[in-house]
Amino acid sequence: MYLHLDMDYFFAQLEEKRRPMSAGKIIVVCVYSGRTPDSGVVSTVNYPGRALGIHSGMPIAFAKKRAPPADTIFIPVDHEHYARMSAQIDSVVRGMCAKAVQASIDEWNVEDNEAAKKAPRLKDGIRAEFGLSCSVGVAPSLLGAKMAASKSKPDGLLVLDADAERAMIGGSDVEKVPGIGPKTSGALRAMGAQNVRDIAKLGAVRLVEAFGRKTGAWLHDLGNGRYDSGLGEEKEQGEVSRIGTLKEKTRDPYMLLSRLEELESEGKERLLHMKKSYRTLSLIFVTEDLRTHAKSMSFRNPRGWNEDIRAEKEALVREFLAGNALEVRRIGIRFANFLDLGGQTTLF
Ligand code: TTP
Ligand code: MG
Ligand code: MG
Repeated sequence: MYLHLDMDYFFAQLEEKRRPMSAGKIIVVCVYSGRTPDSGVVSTVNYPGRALGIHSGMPIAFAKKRAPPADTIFIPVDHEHYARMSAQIDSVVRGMCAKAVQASIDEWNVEDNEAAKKAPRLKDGIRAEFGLSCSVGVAPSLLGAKMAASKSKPDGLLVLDADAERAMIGGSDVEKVPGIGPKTSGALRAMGAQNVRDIAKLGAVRLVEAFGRKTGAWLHDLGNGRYDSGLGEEKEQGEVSRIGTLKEKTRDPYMLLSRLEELESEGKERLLHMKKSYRTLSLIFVTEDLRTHAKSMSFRNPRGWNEDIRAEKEALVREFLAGNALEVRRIGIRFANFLDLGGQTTLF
């Protein structure tokens, strides 16, 4: 049996916890980009805020329009705090489940014959230790466990046997399945499949034609109620990069580094979302002659989205300036050589 645990409205719940005065308020955790006071996106929001339609990824300015100012607190993300708490939760989960793998900052996957018995104990343990709520799903496949956990949110626990799992996944809309992104679900709908069961009717040949061998085969299994071949990934980009123009041409390391801040946090948001860590960091410099240069460094141990790279960026900027005499017009950052955090690694 598989168990999937996901913390409820994680960053916002942590902020609630350390601000007892915030009880009853809407808490919107924000990634401010700094361009204007309201530039940036919502990282996450607690349930009262979700009831008003505020959600992760929404521009902060939109959230402000929906939230009554007197009842709402906007808080900038504090990755260090969340990462610290995540590591503490990790040790509680590992303490109870030998084969636990941390899959993202607030998620764990466990393979365990005793999963159904351990699930309520895990919830109680996390509640007792940190006062935090989470949702847990247990099912014969990891996919079923994941979907059961999200279905039971918040503070939920849902244990499925094979029949219940097939009923839940088979009846689910295609876009609700982790691993089916907006492109794939759009295509499936256009081919006439609304829910997972409908996919079976499309047949293996059409699926492979439309989605390629790997994804097509995975979808075929999925439609036919076979979930054991892992979590099937959508074809993903092998890198994340962000590039931006400087206010003016410059060789000032401080100006270059400060322009990189926003680009870096946008890129890292993306990494967090994709649940990837990276082994190669590059800075990209477009000089006044419009040529593009890159300076890279690779790490033996993959870096998570929440790891500080100030020293590395400085070293790369210095290396570039030492080897090139031109002014820089555009600068960028690239994270590449990914490792999937759903695998045998942890974030920390
Ligand atoms: P999620 O587990 O996806 O969301 P959540 O814990 O806030 O809410 P839920 O109860 O539905 O699980 O993501 C974990 C944290 O990752 C989340 O608290 C904030 C961060 N995050 C972002 O910063 N941007 C995003 O787009 C998403 C989805 C999450
Ligand atoms: Mg969560
Ligand atoms: Mg999560």
